[in-house]
Amino acid sequence: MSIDFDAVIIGAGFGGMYMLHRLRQKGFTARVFEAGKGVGGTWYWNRYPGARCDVESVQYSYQFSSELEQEWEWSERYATQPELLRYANHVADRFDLRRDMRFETRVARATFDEAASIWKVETERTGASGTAGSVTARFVITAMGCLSSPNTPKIPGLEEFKGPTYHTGNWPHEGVDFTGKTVGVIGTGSSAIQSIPVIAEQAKHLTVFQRTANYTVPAHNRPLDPDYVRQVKANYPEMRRRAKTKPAGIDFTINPASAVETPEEERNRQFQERWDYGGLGFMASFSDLLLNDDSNKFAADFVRAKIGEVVKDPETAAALVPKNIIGCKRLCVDTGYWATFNRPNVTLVDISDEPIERITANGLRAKGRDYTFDCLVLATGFDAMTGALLKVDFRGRGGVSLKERWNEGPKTYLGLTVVGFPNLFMITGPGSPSVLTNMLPSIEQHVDFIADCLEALRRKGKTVIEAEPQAQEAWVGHVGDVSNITLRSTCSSWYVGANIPGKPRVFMPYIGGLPAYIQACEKVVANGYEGFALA
Ligand code: NA7
Repeated sequence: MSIDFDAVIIGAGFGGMYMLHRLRQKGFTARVFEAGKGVGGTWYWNRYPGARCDVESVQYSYQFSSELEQEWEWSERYATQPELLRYANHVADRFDLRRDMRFETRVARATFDEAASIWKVETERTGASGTAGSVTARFVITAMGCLSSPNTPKIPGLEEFKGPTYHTGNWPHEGVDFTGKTVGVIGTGSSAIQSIPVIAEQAKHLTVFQRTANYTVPAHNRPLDPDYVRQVKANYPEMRRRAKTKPAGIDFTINPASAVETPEEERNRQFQERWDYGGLGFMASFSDLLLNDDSNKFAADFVRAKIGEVVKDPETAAALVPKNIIGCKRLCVDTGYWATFNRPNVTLVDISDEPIERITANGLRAKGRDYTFDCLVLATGFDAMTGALLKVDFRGRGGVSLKERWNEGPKTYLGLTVVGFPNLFMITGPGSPSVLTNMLPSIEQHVDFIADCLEALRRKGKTVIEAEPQAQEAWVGHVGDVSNITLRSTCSSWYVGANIPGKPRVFMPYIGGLPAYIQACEKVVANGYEGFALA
């Protein structure tokens, strides 16, 4: 069988774009298939009102090219989705990436031919410019994102709703004007918390259906000060280096103190300081917020108390108070979320004790009451980490499907490879730190690992690489062990697949932090790709 490309890359988001660039730099041929019409991945699909990144823009950006770092101008502390999409397009143009990309083309199946050690990749069209067909490649690299397979819950009657239904993770590209409309939003996760304040400003009336109240901290977003940007640009390498020493790959200061061991006044001062600064750094107020129940409760109570200071109606304020531990679900970062519930055109419906009965032609029925609205917004999240991967029918050795292999939850070696699936790499797969970190440095680290690996194989005259079963088992064991150290694994969230009925409950990302993970990968390479069989 002839080989069309050294590698097929699935997805043209930040992972796929950099992977292509890196492979080209090393003299490999590659083809990227992308289901959308353009580059950008997450930032291509998630066009809901108010969508923006919760990591600061100067950090949520590529670092592989200092020219790119210097020339690109971020306008706000937290970049909006349109700005991030402009950035993705700029990168695609600047590095001439599009000529090796095929858009509106979804990879449906990828089959490993054991005799030839080649992947056969079959595609289908998602739009007019797409290609249905098949190509062959030595390697397949998935860059499909961790939060990219939208979850539409099976609420009875969903298809009966007469008005338009929108999912935040697959928003119409022409935008939606809610002016004069009544709107129902299901969900109060990050996407809802970002979009609700913006939808409320447009809509005639907005009803929010909340199953689980969520923790959120203020973004304190603002235009970036040119002096600050100059300073960042002058010191970019140092900032990037510091970020890689932090568990989340974000350059913020972690207070090494314990919350329980800190006197009340000082403790609250620390929380308030972080609160006033805004953003995810709140969870770094103390080093033990996710390790110690009492410490966690101090942080949770601090945030809970803020709700009553903002929300005027006591019943609504009480309903908005989260009950679970803080940081169990990813902390949300908002602009004016709680204050939105003071608006006369916004109603909160607490459905924590009873699921929505059904969607009706004109709205929905919950707790024995009918609610009517013109438009329905599903801010109901994603089948995280494995959803997009398992939509592709991957067939490894012996025709075994990845879906079957992961029947009881995903198992990987380093979050990068799977036993029985030679020459298949995953960028930010389950078992890697990915979703617990700043995605950009995590993506770049994975891409560099994969590109270096392909180069090493070429140098050694090898064509096949596959994880060894005992190495995978050891990694899976390690991922499980470290997850048990933190409080995060104790509660329901998409990290453990709890938001998808029937999904095996496994803590999917590696919680040991980016520095430990980088070290583990470096050790594997230093020991001649330890844990892998090369042929
Ligand atoms: P999330 O965080 O998974 O939020 C989804 C929300 O939808 C959450 O409030 C869910 O309640 C709710 N939901 C899901 N299914 C239902 C049903 N059937 N009935 C009522 N409510 C439901 O997704 P997001 O898109 O907001 O954010 C995902 C990540 O993107 C985020 O963590 C950031 O990292 C960026 P639940 O909490 O499950 O009770």
